[in-house]
Amino acid sequence: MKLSGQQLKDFDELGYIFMPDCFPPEAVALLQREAAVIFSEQREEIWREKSGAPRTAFACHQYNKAFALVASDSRLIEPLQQLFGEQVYIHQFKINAKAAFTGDVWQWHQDFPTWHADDGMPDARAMNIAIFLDEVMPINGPLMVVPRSHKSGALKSNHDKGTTSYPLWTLDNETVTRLVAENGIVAPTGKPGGVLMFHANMVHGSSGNITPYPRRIVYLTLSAVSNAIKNPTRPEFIAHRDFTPVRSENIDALVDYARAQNALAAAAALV
Ligand SMILES: O=C(O)CCC(=O)C(=O)O
Repeated sequence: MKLSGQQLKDFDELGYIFMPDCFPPEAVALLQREAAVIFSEQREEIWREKSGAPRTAFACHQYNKAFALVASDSRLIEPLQQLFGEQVYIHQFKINAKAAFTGDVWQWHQDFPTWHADDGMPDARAMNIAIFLDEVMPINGPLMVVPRSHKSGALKSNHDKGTTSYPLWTLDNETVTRLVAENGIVAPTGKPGGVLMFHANMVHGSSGNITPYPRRIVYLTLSAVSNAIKNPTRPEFIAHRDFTPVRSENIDALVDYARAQNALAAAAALV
C-alpha cells in the first residue's frame, strides 16, 4: 500500500497521517482477543504501571503469530519504505494497554530523543505507527499530537524516571506551551482498526484513563535500515538488535489468518 500525494503532503506539513478503518473488523476481532491473552500473562516483557496494572506488552510480535503478521503488514511497511526511500527494520513493537480506570499518563515527548539517548539511534529516520485496538475516544486517554511540531527538530528533553513506571525523555511545560500556542493539539479518535503514523519528532502525549473503557493501541516502530541503533542501553525486548529488513507480507495474510482463527474460536464457543 503506497501513500497518496495528498498523504505525503499532509505528513510533510502536519507530521502525521490518520487512516480510519485501515484494518478490517475480522483482523481487529482476533487482535483484541490475542491482546487480552497476552496481558493476562506474567512475562518480563510486560511492563506494569505503578498500580500494578499492565502498561505495555513489549515485543509480543516475537511470540504471537497475529501480532507477527501486524509487524510485517504491507499496509504499514510499504508507506515507511516509501517515506524513507529504503528498507526498514523493527526497532520496537508494543501494545500500550491504557487500562480502564488505571491507565497512566504518557508525558509530553518526542520519540527520537529517547531512541537517540537510550539506544544510540543516529537520526530521526524512524517512526511510530499506532494501530487502534479499542475505540479511541476523547475521554479514554487518546494520543494527543501537536501538529507541525516535528518541524522544530529534536528539542531539549529531560530524563523523567519518576512520573510513571517507564523512563522517558520528556519536554518541559514552557516548550509544550509555546508549540501548542502556535499549532494547537489534535487527538485523532475513532473505531478499532484505525492507524496513525507520526514523525519521530512529533510532540505527543496522553492523559490517564479514568473511564471504564480500555484504550489499547499497538505501536510498531520502524527504522530505516541505514539508521540502525549504535549503542543500546535498554533490554533487547525494548530496543531490538536485529536489523534485518522486514519482508512486507501480502495485504491478505493477516485477514486470512484472522478468518481461520475466528472460525475456530466460534466453533469452540459452540461446544
Ligand atoms: O500510548 C500512548 O498513549 C502514548 C505512547 C507513546 O507516546 C509512545 O510510546 O511513545
